[in-house]
Amino acid sequence: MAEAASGAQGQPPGFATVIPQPLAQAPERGSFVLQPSARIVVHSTAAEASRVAQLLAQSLRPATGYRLPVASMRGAAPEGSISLSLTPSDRALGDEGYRLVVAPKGVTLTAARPAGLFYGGQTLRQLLPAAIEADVEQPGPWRVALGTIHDRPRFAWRGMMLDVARHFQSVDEVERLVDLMALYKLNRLHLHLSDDQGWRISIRSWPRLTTVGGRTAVGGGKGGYFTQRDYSRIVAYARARFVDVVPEIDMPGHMNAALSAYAKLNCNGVAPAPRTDMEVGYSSLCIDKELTYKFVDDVVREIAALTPGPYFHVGGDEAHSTPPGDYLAFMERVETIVRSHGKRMIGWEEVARTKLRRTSVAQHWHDPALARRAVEQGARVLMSPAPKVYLDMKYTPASPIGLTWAGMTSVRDAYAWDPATQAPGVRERDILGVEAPLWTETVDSRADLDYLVFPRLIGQAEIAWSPAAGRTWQRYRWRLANHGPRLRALGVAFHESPEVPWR
Ligand code: NGO
Repeated sequence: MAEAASGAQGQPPGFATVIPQPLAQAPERGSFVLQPSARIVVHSTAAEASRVAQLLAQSLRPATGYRLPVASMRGAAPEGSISLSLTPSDRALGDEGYRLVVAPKGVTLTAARPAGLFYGGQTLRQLLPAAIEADVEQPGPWRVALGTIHDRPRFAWRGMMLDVARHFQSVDEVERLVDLMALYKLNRLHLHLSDDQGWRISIRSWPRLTTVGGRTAVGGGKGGYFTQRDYSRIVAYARARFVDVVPEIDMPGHMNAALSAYAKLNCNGVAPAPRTDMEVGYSSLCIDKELTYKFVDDVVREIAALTPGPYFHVGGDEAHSTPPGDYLAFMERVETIVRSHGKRMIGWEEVARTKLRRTSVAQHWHDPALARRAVEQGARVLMSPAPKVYLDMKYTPASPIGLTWAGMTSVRDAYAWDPATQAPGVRERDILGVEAPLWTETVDSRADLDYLVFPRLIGQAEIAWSPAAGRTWQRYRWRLANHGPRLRALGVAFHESPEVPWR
């Protein structure tokens, strides 16, 4: 990319610079040097292990210019190799954990499951000089510091939400984001696929949702939508990188795009005008119409069929123009519909007002009392407290884009909090994980997205993966500073906040 880092000479990055911070590490003196003849050796017959090895090779080839052939092998790997082994019986590593040993004669990655090998590979990328991320050949040598890392995540759900409804993003842009998420071991991409200002996924049984409802965007931009093929492409791309796509159709509020596309969905049979402003809370599905449930069933069925992950997100936030009793009745039927298509329901915290099944999830964003209510019903909570994790908040009053309703969120604010002490009555074991939403009212380009998302998303990734003990802002800001050259090499136009001593 344009600002390719300036070669790989000098000291390799120390273990301390890895983000998210690994569970345990034992650095040693000296370094391993990746040679032009190096191989990536897979000690497993599992196809997924080879796929992970191929992805690792792909990420190391452009900058090194090495061939890095991937080979399956039984015996010892030749000297200088990077070898990957699956040890399914090694319970201590969990579903996503790994062990990485960097020795003078080779790099060894061990995991119980392929996801762990993938994450070990991401750690290895970060242990190579930042120039490894360049997409054209860079001068070596490619050194990696010696030592051992033993790692596994704190939370199972480490997510980002992308609002493609207020401003649409192309498949390529979404895939680029998936790559960046994966580098920091995030594993859930929640796509906010519909809102008042646009409907972004085609539904075969309701074609006008996209042909009419997909034409608009906030501020009057051109809109757009994913065909089912596009969506499936994103799902497959993400899945190969151990990221599950969680689709959201926001209901019963945030529905103007659909209501303006289909007059018959409205209680009065009249389609409202399309909207491109930033108001919320004015639209609602018609709770008493049977057609509403046919609509919801069709939409959930078509999207669920394209989604291998276990969750379907039903929104449920800010339904200010749905009477409270109607809201309860509606959500209970929706939960049944979601289950009938084999998915678990997740909704914004307002769904905790209804009777929740224990398998459902409430996403906390604003009112801790609602998060607690979900927990009291035996459901689990996904933590997205707006003042800490909303990526659409401004950093400071000087930020050119972003909203301010939840305050300003500096890089430090976004990092210095802990999910388990955020909402009274919501303890560690009630928490499924952490997710950082990017609402896109003010996001009009890739540069806008990069500015708001980076570096704050990286801090959220650490909060979701690393133990709370041992994390401090003072150390983090120094560790994050080392990611500046890496992000530049990746072409990420991150916010170079003065809080961080960027390199
Ligand atoms: C709120 C609202 C969204 C806005 C967002 C902006 C939730 C869950 N609903 O969060 O519609 O886009 O704030 O920050």
